[in-house]
Amino acid sequence: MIVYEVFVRSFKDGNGDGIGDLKGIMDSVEYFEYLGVDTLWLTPIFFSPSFHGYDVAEYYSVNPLYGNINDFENLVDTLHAHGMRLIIDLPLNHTSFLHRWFSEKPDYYVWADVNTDINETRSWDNIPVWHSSERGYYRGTFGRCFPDLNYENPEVVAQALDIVRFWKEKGVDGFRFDAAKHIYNDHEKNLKFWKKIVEVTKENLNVAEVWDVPAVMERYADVVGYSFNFTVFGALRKSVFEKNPLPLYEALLLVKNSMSKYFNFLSNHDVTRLASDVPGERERLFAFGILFTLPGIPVLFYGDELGMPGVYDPYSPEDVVEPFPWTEDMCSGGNTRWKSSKFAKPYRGYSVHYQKHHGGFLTKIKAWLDFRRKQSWIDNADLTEIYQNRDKLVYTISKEEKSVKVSLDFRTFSITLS
Ligand code: ACG
Repeated sequence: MIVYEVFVRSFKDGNGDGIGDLKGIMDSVEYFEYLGVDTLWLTPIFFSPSFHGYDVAEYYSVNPLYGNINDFENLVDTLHAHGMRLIIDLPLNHTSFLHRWFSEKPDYYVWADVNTDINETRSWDNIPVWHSSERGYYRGTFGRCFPDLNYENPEVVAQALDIVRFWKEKGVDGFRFDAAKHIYNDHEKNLKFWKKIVEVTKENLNVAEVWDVPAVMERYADVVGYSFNFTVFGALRKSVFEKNPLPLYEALLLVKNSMSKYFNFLSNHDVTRLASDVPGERERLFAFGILFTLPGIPVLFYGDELGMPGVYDPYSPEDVVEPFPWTEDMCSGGNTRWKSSKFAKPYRGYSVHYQKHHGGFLTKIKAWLDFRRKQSWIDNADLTEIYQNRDKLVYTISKEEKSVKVSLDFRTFSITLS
């Protein structure tokens, strides 16, 4: 299985309003087949006031900019007819402050009481989590406009179950559970909650977004199905950037016994794109070679196959989710135009059209995509015999009678399979 992350607003405009939409994604099946990806992960498609959609204002409808529920059903049918699967991103930890629940159902949210320290900040970046309002202070881990839902209230749990049931009935093959560790301030309670949720989604392909240490990520994977591999992500990027196998070696030792529980990735919409950290094509291809030889499920972030750059800035997070360049002019051929491109600029050779005709990065990374598509046994393979010596890192991937030794040279950025 190979997953492709699509930032819906930026990917492809199917109705000529300059904004990416479900029809555009449906019209791109040929491209997905060219890449050889078989599973799409769509960032949130629901009605929302923000460009990213992680603050949902209505869970039962598609953002009208992206289409409607019929478009969604058509997309599901089309993907299924082509043997592809669809995972949708579901932010359940919080809603938008514009969701009608926030004004009509205050007990659906978390309010401060006399014992609350309203100066509390997030553990990782010291941003305040309590926000004042006419009714008192409410909790919003991701900001004032993102009030946290109160899952101590059984009605809220019932609502979450209904939302999941609804989209499962619409034919989704799985969910990406956003901010999965934040539902309660307690991993044990979270795990119980996700257990209930996945009982509804039986047989689906679900993945938890838990940005944490391996011991924590793995517990969520055990309940939900998979977790994103943030440990390998950070280490792989560091190793390639520093030309030093040590960070990756150490990370692999930490997660080696549970690789098949992970979705592995090199970039996503929350971080600087790979091409901005690793501009050299050879180095970048090397990074993809590692991604596609590791057990677990590889995830490709839209545009990374073209070497799209983009530097993550928390005050301008749209810089890493810029319009996908279909054509060099970046205004025809389904290009989205909701923002101008600060990084992947027109006529610089980033487009699909140009790269297909001029042997760009896209055609080079295809070899790795083809390799992995044909070797899908690696998804559940074991990772053994990991060793590192100066610039070299070697690991063996094996399953039953199949086995491949992967030798990485961080000085020459070459990979040998034997
Ligand atoms: C998700 C989405 C993200 C989205 C939201 C909110 C959540 O992917 O796009 O933002 O709906 C935290 C959360 C994640 C969250 C990210 C952005 N991602 O846990 O759920 O923030 C530490 C913390 C992590 C933290 C991370 C952020 O522990 O919890 O993630 O920092 O940098 C080692 C450590 C690990 C540590 C890392 C990094 O790996 O083991 O613990 O992680 O180092 O230091 C959306 C939009 C945004 C908008 C936001 C409000 O996309 O643009 O700003 O909404």
